[in-house]
Amino acid sequence: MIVQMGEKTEMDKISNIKAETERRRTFAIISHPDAGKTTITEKLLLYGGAIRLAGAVKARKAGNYAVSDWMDIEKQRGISVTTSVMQFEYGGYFINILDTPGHQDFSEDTYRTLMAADSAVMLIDGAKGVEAQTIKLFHVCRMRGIPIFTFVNKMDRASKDPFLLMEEIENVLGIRSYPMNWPIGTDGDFKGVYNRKLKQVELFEGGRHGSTIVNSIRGSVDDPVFADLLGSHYHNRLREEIELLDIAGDEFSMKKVLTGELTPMFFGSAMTNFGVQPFLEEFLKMAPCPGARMSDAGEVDPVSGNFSGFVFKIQANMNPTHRDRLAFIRICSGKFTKGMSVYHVQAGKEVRLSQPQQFMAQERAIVEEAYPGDIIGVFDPGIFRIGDTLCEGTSRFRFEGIPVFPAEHFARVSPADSMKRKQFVKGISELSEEGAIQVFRQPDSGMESVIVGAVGVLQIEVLEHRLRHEYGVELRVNHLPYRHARWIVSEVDDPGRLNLTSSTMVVEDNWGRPVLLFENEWNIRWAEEKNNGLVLTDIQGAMSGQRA
Ligand SMILES: Nc1nc2c(ncn2[C@@H]2O[C@H](COP(=O)(O)OP(=O)(O)OP(=O)(O)O)[C@@H](O)[C@H]2O)c(=O)[nH]1
Ligand SMILES: [Mg+2]
Repeated sequence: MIVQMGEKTEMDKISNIKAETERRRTFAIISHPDAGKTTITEKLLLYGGAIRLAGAVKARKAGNYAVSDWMDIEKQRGISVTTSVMQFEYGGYFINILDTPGHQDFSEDTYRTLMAADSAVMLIDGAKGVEAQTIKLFHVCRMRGIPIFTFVNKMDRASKDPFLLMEEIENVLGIRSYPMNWPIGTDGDFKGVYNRKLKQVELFEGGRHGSTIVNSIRGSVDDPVFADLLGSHYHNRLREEIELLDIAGDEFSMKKVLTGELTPMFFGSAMTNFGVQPFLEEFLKMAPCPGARMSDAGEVDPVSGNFSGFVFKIQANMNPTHRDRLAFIRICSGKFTKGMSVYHVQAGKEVRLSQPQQFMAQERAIVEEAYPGDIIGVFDPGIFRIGDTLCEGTSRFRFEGIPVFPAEHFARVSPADSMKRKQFVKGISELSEEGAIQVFRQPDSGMESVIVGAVGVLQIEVLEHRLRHEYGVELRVNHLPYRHARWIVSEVDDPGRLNLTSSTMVVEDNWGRPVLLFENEWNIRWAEEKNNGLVLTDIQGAMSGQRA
């Protein structure tokens, strides 16, 4: 067969994209607050050789911060308020890891992040089991149909019986689990794990309290050396439990894992590093590489076509020394090369993606090229919105929008010092474009004060903090009693003339669309009953990725 030169390079290009896509693993870590997401993220970086010494999370108060919790407020409180993205390589795989915040006030950020991930790692605190926020996040993963892996963390402490944990996962989350390994020592005496596939015991030691990689010894469970090492109590118990698991447990099915019907389960301790590496290695083998994504023009194949991607997060002022704004793009297809121009579908024009970067702990590195599954940050001069699609060449499709959650907390905010008006306006508009808050305005009012809406109250605190530190503006915050925002979708000439209860407020969103703020359901019903033909919705414009 004679292959034309042009065709050959095209074929090479495609096979290169294919190989790079296949080694990509892009996943989010989710859980209830404090289960150890940031800690395990840091440990994965340690094993990936991306950092040399870990152990920052618990030492936060001493000023030694976890690599992925960069924001001031996160350092002070020891919680994550926004998702961090990090890349590293391990055993030939190229990993994009998304460390999400657990606190429910920031769950919008987590939900958006899940749109960018191909699988999720659900952390469970071994002593606490399945907690409230984990349940919510689990259901979002389910809706997206992505595979979910379970890591039972904090096994260095006394934990619930692993069989009961399996039962809890099944009863509370409605998913069957398949333990890939089994813990040895669950009463604060965690020694190691039993690998079911290899029928091997792996015992850990050292690791300097988790700051460095741990040593381990591995061998067959039948090897008398292990019977000796473990002592008959642990050894017998392990054999009994494994037997029970083999008889009573589910069969492993990769197909069920990929469709989200079965969750592979691992045990370990992110703090001491015990069980972190066995998890990482198995997980990377099982987790899917980037697949086709849905758009309004049908499925977009990651390998064959041009570059495409979407913005799932915007973040200003990530680093006080770089006061800039980044748009985070999840690449869905084709190859990204530095300096390339792409079509920004929602804005209807070509844009050059400048200063493309990837993230490694606190450092950023300029990306020369990137592939499907990769998450890159590009400099955003204020043109991108969450949900925007970028395409190369003549493609003109849009990826599915990203849901925006209706705000449930509202406050009127204004600058304490009226001389700071300009910085106030800048800060408010930038942070609303980031999706950190929603902004409403009373018709005909200026920008001296605005009404901000948030899904959780803590978001308003973060707003105050960030305006003070990033824009030098002290805020005056007046919390309002409203709990619901409803967009008017029917044709209404003058919303000010609607028949509403005295506690209902008429405002406009960022796009000038009329919105009603209500204190309770009763007031919503009043508005609907007293105004013939009035149609309200709580998710109008709530799909980002569209322009008014
Ligand atoms: N004993 C024990 N403590 C752990 C382990 N992993 C994490 N921790 C501790 O649990 C606390 C919370 O850890 P983080 O990693 O910040 O938890 P997170 O899930 O990222 O929390 P949010 O991001 O705020 O939701 C810290 O004090 C950690 O040191 C573990 O394996 N064992
Ligand atoms: Mg965290």
